[in-house]
Amino acid sequence: MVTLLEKNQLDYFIKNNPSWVIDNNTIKKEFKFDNFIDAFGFMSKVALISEKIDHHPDWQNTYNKVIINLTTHDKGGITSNDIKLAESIDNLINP
Ligand code: H2B
Repeated sequence: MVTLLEKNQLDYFIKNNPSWVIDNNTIKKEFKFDNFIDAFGFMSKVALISEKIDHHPDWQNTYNKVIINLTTHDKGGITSNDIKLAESIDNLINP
């Protein structure tokens, strides 16, 4: 069972992954691609990972831009599941 991250655990993640920012009980990152197809291809890969780990992003897509917010709805905040998904997403971009 996952629990909400302690402030120091969250600070540690942000310090080591400064492309993610804390946004209102979520961690957030913006991704930019050359075009819509690349953005949507990325989202498809994220969707497959999300299903596999049963943890799903809140996100918006506008043409070549994807904004992802990660939070654990069941717990009302950020947990290790969000960190795990964030790292898997970053790994798609920078394997
Ligand atoms: N994703 C996210 N981000 N938060 C959740 O609390 C969550 C989820 N809950 N994916 C899962 C699915 C839950 O609803 C199912 C029943 O496991």
